[in-house]
Amino acid sequence: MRTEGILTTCAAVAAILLTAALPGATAAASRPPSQISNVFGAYAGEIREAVAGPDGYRHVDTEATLNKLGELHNNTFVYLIWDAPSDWDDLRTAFLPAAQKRGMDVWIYLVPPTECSPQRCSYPYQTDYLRWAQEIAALSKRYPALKGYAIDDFNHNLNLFTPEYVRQMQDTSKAINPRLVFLPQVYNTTITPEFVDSYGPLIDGLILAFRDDPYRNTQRTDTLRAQLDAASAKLAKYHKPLVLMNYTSSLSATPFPPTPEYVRTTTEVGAEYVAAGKLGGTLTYVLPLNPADDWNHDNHAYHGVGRLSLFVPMATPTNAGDTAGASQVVQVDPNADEYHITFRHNDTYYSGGQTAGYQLKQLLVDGEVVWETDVAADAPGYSTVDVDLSQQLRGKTSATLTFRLLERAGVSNFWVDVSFDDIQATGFTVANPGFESRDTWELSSSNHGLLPDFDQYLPDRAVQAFAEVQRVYGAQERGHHGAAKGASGEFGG
Ligand SMILES: [Ca+2]
Ligand SMILES: [Ca+2]
Repeated sequence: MRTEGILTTCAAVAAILLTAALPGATAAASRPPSQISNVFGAYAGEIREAVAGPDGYRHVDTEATLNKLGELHNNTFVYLIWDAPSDWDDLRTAFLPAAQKRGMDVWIYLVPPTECSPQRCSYPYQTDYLRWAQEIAALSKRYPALKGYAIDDFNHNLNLFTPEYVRQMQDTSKAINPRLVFLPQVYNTTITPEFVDSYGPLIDGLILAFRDDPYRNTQRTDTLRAQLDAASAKLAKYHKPLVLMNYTSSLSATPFPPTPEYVRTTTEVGAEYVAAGKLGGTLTYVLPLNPADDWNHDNHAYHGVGRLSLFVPMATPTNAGDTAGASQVVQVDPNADEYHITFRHNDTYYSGGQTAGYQLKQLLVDGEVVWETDVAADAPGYSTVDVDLSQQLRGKTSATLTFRLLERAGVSNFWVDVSFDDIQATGFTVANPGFESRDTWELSSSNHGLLPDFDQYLPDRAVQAFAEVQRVYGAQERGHHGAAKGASGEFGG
């Protein structure tokens, strides 16, 4: 009943705005709700106590986490309830009161049924999201710093999260606290006009986890602006803001975690869009506040810290004949006694079915295949190959060397990460033979779904990623304070 009353009031306000339909009024009406604007936030990555408590759980270290978030210039922390069954109590009794005291906003992040097992779920209410809506709203009345909540991988769980169920969630929470916002987290391919028409009127905003979909990776950023523009344009129909979530640590089934440059670019674009009012906020995805928590962060090189990585992402269709590789023109001694190449290769893959006959590792000299092997044909780990190139190189002064991945047959869902490293040449000279930098080699691919790249292991990657976000968030905080000060005459009192 109370909700209906609120809706009626909103409709009345909208009617007044429509009768006074001036360009200024339209712009004001389409502005996102104030709860979802200027959000420069971090999702998860909290610091936990080093030792488990008497209950056996590693509790959230509130002070350490809030100190680090303060250094980051973070204004909203998105608190994940999943890692330990004590997370909800840690939030209620310690983290939320302390965050509020520091002036930091908090959103709660729940996992959907697809991420629940008997061992791990959002405890204590698990997949009863109506109960969650009620409990979170009640908590937000006690602690106004609690502004909203979100559900992960919402689009993979639409059999539960029907529009009717979401309506019930919203009715439940807004009857208790009308200002509490709910934002499902989705991926780019989900944000169709049909999805937006079904859920746009019900939700308060949407979190887009950017991963260059449909080419699931954290290496390319050139599609970010277009995806943000398209998604926010669709949501604008319902005056609902979009929030970016950018990967700042490893996404599963990808070759390596986001580089500091990737973190810098995606955070800068997010901040730029927030400042321009085109996004409600930007959130880091699991920026490890404790660098020791930087998961899936290993040196994948055979030697040194660099390797060539040729990657086909999960659920990415390819065509027969597609290739991705790295080439360079090498200097050949035309009078050498012998011509040999030695190198190391490796691959990690998952196909879920038949594995042979699809993806091949190859070496080419002047366009001629001189060595190849199927990714399914060799033992796990790096292998060493020695190829006699006398026939190809004798009498030449230069030649083009190419290491590549060939799609012998097209795949629909067969992610693979191929490595090449540690080249040793006899009779010719290879520059940057250990892929220890991005120099000399020219990367190419015939299809956007194949990603050739240099994987450079950085022991302090998490520290560098933190510094990149800190710089961007710090700059916006200074700008925001400056703007607020400048505007104080206009809005004073
Ligand atoms: Ca293999
Ligand atoms: Ca190397």
